[in-house]
Amino acid sequence: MKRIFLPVLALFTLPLAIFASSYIINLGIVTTPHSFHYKAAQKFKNIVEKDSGGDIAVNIHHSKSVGSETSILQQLQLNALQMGVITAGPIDKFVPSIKAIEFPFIFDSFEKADKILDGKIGQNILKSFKSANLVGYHFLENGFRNITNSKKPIHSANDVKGLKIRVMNSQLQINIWKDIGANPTPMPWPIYTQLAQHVIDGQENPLAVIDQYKLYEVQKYLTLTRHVYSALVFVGSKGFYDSLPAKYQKLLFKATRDASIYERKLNRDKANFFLIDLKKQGMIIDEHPDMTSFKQRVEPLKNSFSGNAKKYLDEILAK
Ligand code: EAX
Repeated sequence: MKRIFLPVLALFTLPLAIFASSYIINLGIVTTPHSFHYKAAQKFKNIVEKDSGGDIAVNIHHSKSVGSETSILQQLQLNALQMGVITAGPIDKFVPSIKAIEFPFIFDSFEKADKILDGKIGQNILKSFKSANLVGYHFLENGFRNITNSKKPIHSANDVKGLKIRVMNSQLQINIWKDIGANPTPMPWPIYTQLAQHVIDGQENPLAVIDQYKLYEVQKYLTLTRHVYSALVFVGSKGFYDSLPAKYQKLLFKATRDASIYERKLNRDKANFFLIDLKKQGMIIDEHPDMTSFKQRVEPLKNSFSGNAKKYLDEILAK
C-alpha cells in the first residue's frame, strides 16, 4: 500500500511545486483600498502576475501596515520590501533632485506636469534613484494640493499666519509653509485623528485624498490653492531589481508604466466629482484665493536650491 501511496502523493503535490512563484514582490502603501495608490498597485499586480505566468507574485500591504512612506523607502533600500507607491514629498530626503518637481506653482495643468515628468527632466530624476539604492520606475499622480483647516477661512497668505499645518516629512514642504507664515508640523500619513483632536489646525492634500479620507468631518474650510503638483512614484528595491532576469526587469518597467497611465486617468476622470462632493459634505470652499500673496511668499525659496534640484528647477522654470 505504502509503495503506491507515496508516488501518488508526489504526483498530487508536483503541480503545486511547479507553479510556486519564483519571485515575491511585497509592495507597501500608506493609503487604504479606496485610494488611487491602491488601484494603481492592484493594476500593477494584475499585469505582472499575468505577464509572468504566475512566476512573480505581488502582495499589496496597504493602510500603513508596513510603516510610513519614509519607513517603506528605508525598507526598500534594504530589500526588506520590493516595491512601493510613494508620494514625492518624503522621497526628497533620499533623492534630493525630486525637489525640483515639488516646487510650488510651477505646474498649472496636468498636461504640463506630464510633459516634464515623462520628459527628459522626469526621466533623469527617476534614474537618480539608483544612487539611493532604489529604482524609480514611473511617476503617477496624487494631484494638486490644496489647504484645509478647522479654524477660519483662508483667502490670502496672511490668513495662514500661526496656523498649525501638518506637512509631509519633507524639509522643502516645511520651508514652503514656514515662508507662507504658518507653523508647519511634519507628520506621517494618515492624520485624521490628529485633526479631530485639534493637535493640528490644518493640512494640505489633493481633493481626492481629502474626500476619500472624509477630512470634511474634521475640517470646515478648504482653499483651492493648487500650490504643489503632488506626484506619486512607483519605487523599487535596487537589490531586488538587480536579482531579476532581464525579461522581468523589463516587465516591471512596462507594468509600472501601464498602471501609472491607468491611475492618472482614474484620478483625472473624478477630479470634478471630488469638488462637488466636498461642497455637498458642507465644506466652506474658497475657489478663488489671492494666489499672488502665496506665490510672492514662496518664490525666494528657489534660491535655497542647489545641485541637480536647482538645475532641473531652472530648466522647468525656463520652459
Ligand atoms: O498620498 O502624506 C500625504 O499628505 C500624502 O499626500 C498622502 O500620503 C497621500
